[in-house]
Amino acid sequence: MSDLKGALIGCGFFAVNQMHGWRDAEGARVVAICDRDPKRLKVVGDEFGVARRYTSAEDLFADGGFDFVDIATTVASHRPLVELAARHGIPTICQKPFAPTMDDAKAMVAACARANVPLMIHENFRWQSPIRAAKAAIDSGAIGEVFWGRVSFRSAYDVFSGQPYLATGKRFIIEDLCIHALDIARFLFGDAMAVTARTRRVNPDIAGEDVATMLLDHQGGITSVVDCSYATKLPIEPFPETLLEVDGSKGTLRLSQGYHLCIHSPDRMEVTDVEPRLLPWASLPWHNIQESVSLIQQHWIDCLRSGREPDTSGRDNLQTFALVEASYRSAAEARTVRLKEFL
Ligand code: NAD
Ligand code: 89Y
Repeated sequence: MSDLKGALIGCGFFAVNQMHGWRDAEGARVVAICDRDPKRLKVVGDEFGVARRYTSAEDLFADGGFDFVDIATTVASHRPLVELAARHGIPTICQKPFAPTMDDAKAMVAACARANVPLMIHENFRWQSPIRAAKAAIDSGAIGEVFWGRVSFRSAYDVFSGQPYLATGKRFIIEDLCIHALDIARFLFGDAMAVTARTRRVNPDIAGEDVATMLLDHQGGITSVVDCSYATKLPIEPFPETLLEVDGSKGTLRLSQGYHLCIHSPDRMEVTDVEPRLLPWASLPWHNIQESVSLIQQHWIDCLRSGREPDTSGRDNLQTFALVEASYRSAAEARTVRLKEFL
């Protein structure tokens, strides 16, 4: 079977990981790239040997010659680019956060559905191998019926040096980072019905919130806490590890710093090292995220080939994005917000 041909739009900070992922992927390769900044176009085009280069997405689509597009730009351009892809009938991957607003996200899902093209949100954290190991253990029944969980990401890593725009937006940690933790909570504990959130800004040099705590009521009756911070100075910096605590009727699961997965029940006490592979192009401490990029991109190829809906399709990701919107509303209005207000 011949390789699927991809085009990538947005050759910035994170897209380099995506380009490495496509280079390693089985069954796909990137044949064209686009960035409105000619300097980024040259850096990425030269590093990955891509000859077809565009500074305009309209020109890229007009020339065509690819089977899917990978949109790796920041949020403001997601809706126009996804709608452009839909108009050209091109299956589309779009980076998180889905869109600036819930109305935009819904319009993007509708545009792709009308054009009958698959849409996947690049929501990669649930593809991290430690998270998948935890999910497999929960699904095996090792700790019995889950009744409570915590998804935690606390760090003081300087994310602003690589991604300066994160310091300037009115919204920061919920939209940028908690979005992943909220998606992991859905992945492990099921869809949520309501959220109660509190936020605060500790770092005086940024515009948005850098600490957020969310209490989620899941449809199946599980309660979870999702807490994220970029203002937490720990003795050993854990970036970018997501830690888990899950309590079940038979025992407990803990994913603790250093990628230790501990499963405890009356008949089992097991600690496993679930540190992700260090791919040849990856670098610490990002290797966890970088491996998940490769895995989600391979998932996309498998889904396109088999006609299956991707796990983090646009339709699915509306639930995660609704949690983001509901968390901001909950924090602003100091009340519990039902997701029905957004879905
Ligand atoms: P960036 O600013 O470094 O790169 C974005 C690039 O897109 C820039 O080079 C810009 O010139 C280009 N661009 C913007 N609009 C364009 C348009 N309309 N047409 C062509 N090019 C355009 O940003 P980044 O840090 O690489 O982040 C990109 C996205 O990736 C963001 O949405 C961010 O949240 C996400 N991200 C995801 C992860 C993850 O783990 N999933 C990690 C980091 C960043
Ligand atoms: O942009 C963010 C993401 O998606 O993962 C980590 C990050 O790069 C900084 O918070």
